[in-house]
Amino acid sequence: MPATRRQFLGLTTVAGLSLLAGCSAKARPAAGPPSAGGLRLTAAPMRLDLAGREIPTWGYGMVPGPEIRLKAGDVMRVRLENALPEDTTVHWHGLAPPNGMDGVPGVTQDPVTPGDGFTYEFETPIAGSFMYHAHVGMQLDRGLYGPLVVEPRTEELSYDREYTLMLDDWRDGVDAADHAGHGATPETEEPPAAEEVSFGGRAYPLLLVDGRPPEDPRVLEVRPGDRVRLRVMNVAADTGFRFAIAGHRLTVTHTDGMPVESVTVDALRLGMGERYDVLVDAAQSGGAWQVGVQAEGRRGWGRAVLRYTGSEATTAPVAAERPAELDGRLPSYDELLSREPLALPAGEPDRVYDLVLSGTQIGGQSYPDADPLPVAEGERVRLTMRNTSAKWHPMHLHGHHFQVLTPSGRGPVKDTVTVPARGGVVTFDFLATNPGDWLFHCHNHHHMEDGMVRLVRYVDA
Ligand SMILES: [Cu+2]
Repeated sequence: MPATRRQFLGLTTVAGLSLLAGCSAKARPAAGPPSAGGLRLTAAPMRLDLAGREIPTWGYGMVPGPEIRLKAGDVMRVRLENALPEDTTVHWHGLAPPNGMDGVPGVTQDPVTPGDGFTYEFETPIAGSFMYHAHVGMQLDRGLYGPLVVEPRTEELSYDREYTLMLDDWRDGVDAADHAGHGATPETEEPPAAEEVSFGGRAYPLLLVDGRPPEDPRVLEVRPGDRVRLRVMNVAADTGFRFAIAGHRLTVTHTDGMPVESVTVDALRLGMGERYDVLVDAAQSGGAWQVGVQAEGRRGWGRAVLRYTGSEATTAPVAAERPAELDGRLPSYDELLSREPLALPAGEPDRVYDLVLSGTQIGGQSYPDADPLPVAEGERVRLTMRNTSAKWHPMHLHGHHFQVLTPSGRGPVKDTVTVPARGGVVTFDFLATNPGDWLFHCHNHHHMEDGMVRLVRYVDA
């Protein structure tokens, strides 16, 4: 979603909550109006226009769903109405709400049955780039997701305009054979080649950027000299992405919404559930530049277009044009330095878990036949993941932010961290300050459905 304030259409503010809709260059279906005292999200069957072809899917009125934008310290109040033929819930990915608002059916709340509703209401004290999505079965694999931005009370970064880009793999209503040339892959999971970065292996005929296929790309307007903030989010079920912009570099300012010292790179790699905020200097004199999105470890291609205003005569890049920057320098977790490290107590952690990720098991167990991981309030908890499988796993902890342990001692604060395949090890620490049962899981939704989930359970010390 764009952009500068003046570009916001359909802005409604009720009780500190803004609903921003209809901002794309091309008209989209409007979201439902906010209900009294907040926003209403109606999960319902809908049709999505994919480059002129209407396909059936499920969504919140548009894909991605309406942007939710509020300020740190606001109370978010969202009424979910379920117009689907099955149960649903909404999870607020990256936020740390009270347990009952986390949206995990059977763990934090009863599922919302068809025709019923549920009101999510909680304070959002921490600024950042987040996402919301359904958390029942494979519903997220359809269009049931959207961006959620919490702005700081005082913005420290300076930039001229802002866009949010949600990257997704798509198969709803699309015949794989129709798009064989664009990246169809076998339905079965083939073991990836040893040197390959692979996050999944299912068939996804399309990659969408903000709900749009390469043939009908989102256009990001800039003026020469602008500094542009991009919030790039991977909401895919089964696909890790490489992201780059032809002719432009990316200055990383935030990972998973949390600030880091600026690092300038050529490209990003995003596991499912990960987000990066970057600043881009529009230093070219004009033209239209490819924003390229490539699937890691499989065929698949998506794109948007960065166009300099006044360059209307310039031909947009052809759909398949691949920015050379995709092969350039990526940021590593080790070089990212948190600007706001967690207030972890000094000394050794109070509790340590060492978990092997093998196949789609965590510590040799498959949920729901898996032991909870006990923690007690106030503890500093350390979790190490050793990945012996051939897939890269983006591991997500609900309800908390954690700090990735890196040689600098000031690793990035995140909520989703990718553990490389074939011996990759990642350790993070978190402070147990949010009582309840919390999901800790792989954000490959097929792996999650296969049981790659454990519960972090608060117990008495
Ligand atoms: Cu996984």
